[in-house]
Amino acid sequence: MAGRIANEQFRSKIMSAGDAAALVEPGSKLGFAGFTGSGYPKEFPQALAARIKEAQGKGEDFKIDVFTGASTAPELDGALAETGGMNFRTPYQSDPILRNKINDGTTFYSDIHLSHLANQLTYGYFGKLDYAVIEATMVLEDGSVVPSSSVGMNRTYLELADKIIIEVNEWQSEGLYGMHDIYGDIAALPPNRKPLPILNPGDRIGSKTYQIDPSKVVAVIETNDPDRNSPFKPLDDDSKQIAQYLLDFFDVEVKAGRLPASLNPLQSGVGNIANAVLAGLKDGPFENLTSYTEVIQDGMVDLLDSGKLTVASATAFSLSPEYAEKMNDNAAEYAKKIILRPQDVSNHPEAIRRMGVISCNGMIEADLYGNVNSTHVMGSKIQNGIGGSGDFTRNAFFSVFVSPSTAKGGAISAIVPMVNHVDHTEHDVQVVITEQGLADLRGLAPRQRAKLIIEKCAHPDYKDALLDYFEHAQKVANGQHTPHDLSQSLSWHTRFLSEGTMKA
Ligand code: 0RQ
Repeated sequence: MAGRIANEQFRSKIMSAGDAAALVEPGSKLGFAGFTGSGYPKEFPQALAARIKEAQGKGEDFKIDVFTGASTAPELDGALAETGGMNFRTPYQSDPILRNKINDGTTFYSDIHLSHLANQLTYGYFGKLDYAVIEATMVLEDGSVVPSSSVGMNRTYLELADKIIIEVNEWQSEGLYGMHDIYGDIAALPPNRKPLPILNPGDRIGSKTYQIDPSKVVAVIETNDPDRNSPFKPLDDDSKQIAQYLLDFFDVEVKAGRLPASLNPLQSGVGNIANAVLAGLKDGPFENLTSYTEVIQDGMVDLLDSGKLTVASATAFSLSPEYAEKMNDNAAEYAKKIILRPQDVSNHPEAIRRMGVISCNGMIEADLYGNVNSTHVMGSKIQNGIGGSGDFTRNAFFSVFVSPSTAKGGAISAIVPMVNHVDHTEHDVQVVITEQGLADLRGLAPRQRAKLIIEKCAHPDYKDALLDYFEHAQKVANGQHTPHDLSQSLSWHTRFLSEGTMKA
């Protein structure tokens, strides 16, 4: 691996993951690279988990606080959560072991907007960061560090942490050099902030590498490990149907003159439905598309290959193993059309609002009036987190939420009288789509919205019960703006908790 670490100062710090983990003291706060299964350190977190377990075996209380970009992978979140030594975690996560630890009370979890974290760390809300632990593709002779398959929070962690640990991963393609755009001026605090100079998704405003203080580097670990993303499920009929409603909606908006034929820059969440939308765009009539989003998923690579998408700006890849290999083989070519930025730039409200980004994200449930819950299950449990959905939704040209109309084999309705937790308020949510249909809520008042959501989006098994609730609420409510019967509004959730179904 001699060629991957060309700087002598960095070379002198090469050690094993175990030796690096031995440096970490209990109570440390660590800022890890990693965003939706890409660009996360792979060997150090597992070595740290082993160190924590060893200490626990001796009766010591070894706890750490973990900061990341977003979700990572089993080698990081899974391994560290499993020890029970993860005291605190922020921001987005999706690991099943970690989710259980949060829900059983072992781990404190702070679910904040992805674009806010850098500033909040800088303000000191989370205390002092001890370590930045990042993954790199290579270190150049002058000591600049070439990012790997995600940027996420790395710029901030490298700036704020006292000590830096770098995994240099030979699996990552050297062709990634040139794909990244590391812009640092965004970190300025008021009153010194300047406008973010991004006018189009393809604008490059920063540098290709991280510039770091080499004296802070305490360990360099050489690795050769793949990013671990789960393969996507084949597209099911519901996902294809939901995607079709959205594509038809785009068509209407273009014909109405509210969108250009190339649409506005697109943001799409992760998962099946997002991939179905992208697959639909590939076969659809829209040309010269652009994307200003968080993650590049398989469907977006296909769109780039087809020539329909001209440029994609994001902070990370979220690719299946097959597409990750494809990216690795052709990274230098893709670097002409893909830009990976820090997440406080990829998700910046100013850029999203200016460019009129169309946002499309998954939801857990929506209520009659258009409030959306993206994060909570039955009031008290976290599913994943808000991720970037709030950054995009509130600032979008129009915001879209998608979900199948039922969950858990039909025992749960995704359209409920009142959401059990609100992530996106009725003020921010403009379009809701299920496999049943699309509700365009723009320009409507709450009671008008309720009728449309029930008619277009609810599953037939739940339609009558929703209409009954809405009629009843209007009779008993203390006002007619957003009528509710507060003694009944969460009864669907309590029924599910006691009877295993929302059906009466
Ligand atoms: O649980 O796996 O135990 O069966 O939620 O649901 O249908 O597989 O959908 O994977 O697209 O996730 C909102 C969670 C949807 C996701 C959410 C249960 C369901 C299943 C997953 P099981 P599906 P998806 C860009 C933007 C927030 C972050 C975001 C998400 C599990 O989209 O995390 O948007 N969004 N980021 O059974 C109880 C309901 C339910 C329910 C589904 N109504 N009640 N459980 N489930 N609906 C990306 C980033 O920010 C990085």
